[in-house]
Amino acid sequence: MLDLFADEAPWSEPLAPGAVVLRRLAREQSDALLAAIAQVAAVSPFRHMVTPGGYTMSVAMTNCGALGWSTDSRGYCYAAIDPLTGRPWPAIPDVFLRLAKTAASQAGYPEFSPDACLINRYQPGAKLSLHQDKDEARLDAPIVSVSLGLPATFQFGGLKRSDLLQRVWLEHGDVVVWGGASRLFYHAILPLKAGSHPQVGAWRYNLTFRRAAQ
Ligand code: MD3
Ligand code: FE
Repeated sequence: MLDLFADEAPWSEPLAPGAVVLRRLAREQSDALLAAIAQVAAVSPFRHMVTPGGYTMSVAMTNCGALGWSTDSRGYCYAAIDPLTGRPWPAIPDVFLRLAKTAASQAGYPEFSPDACLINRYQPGAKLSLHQDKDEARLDAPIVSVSLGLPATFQFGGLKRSDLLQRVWLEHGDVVVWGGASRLFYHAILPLKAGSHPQVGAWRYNLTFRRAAQ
């Protein structure tokens, strides 16, 4: 389908206390972002991690930055060494860092200095079950999330697992900043619908920038 709004200027929508979606903010840099993802994955490949419950995640993951997030049969942790390669995770590419800082600043977090970037890759059917992000040492820092490729339905609730969920449709180039009162909100991604994105193909990528160490 022809996208008549492909070069529309970005706009923002408040989501929750401390959280905002910066629609299309990453669109203009999306080619550079995708090239940088490929460079990271050439060093630390995407892999399907196994959770402590013995479940193989449908989302494939890799990381860049001083610290990377992993899970295995023993638990979840941030570590400097990629357990798959035995080497440090690649550095956060400049184009990633600039975008993360710009987005955080626009959302009211001008001091954001991420040291970890988790890269999620979704194939059709892949999902992320309801969870909180609480393995980071600095819960006062926001999380910046960048969506690329196929669209997905994101769900978020509140501080309790049982809180009512709201749905948000996330498209190519959308950036969400989660801080303040919403930093520990439960959230999930519903199973990805099949499709083809003109630039990315049959995938969705999500970058999440975090401050994992003090
Ligand atoms: C709300 N990723 O990697 S990003 C994750 O699209 C993760 O791949 C999803 O959840 C994805 O942990 C959603 C949006 C997001 C990220 C962190 C949050 C929403 C959040 C932290 C607190 C509240
Ligand atoms: Fe999360």
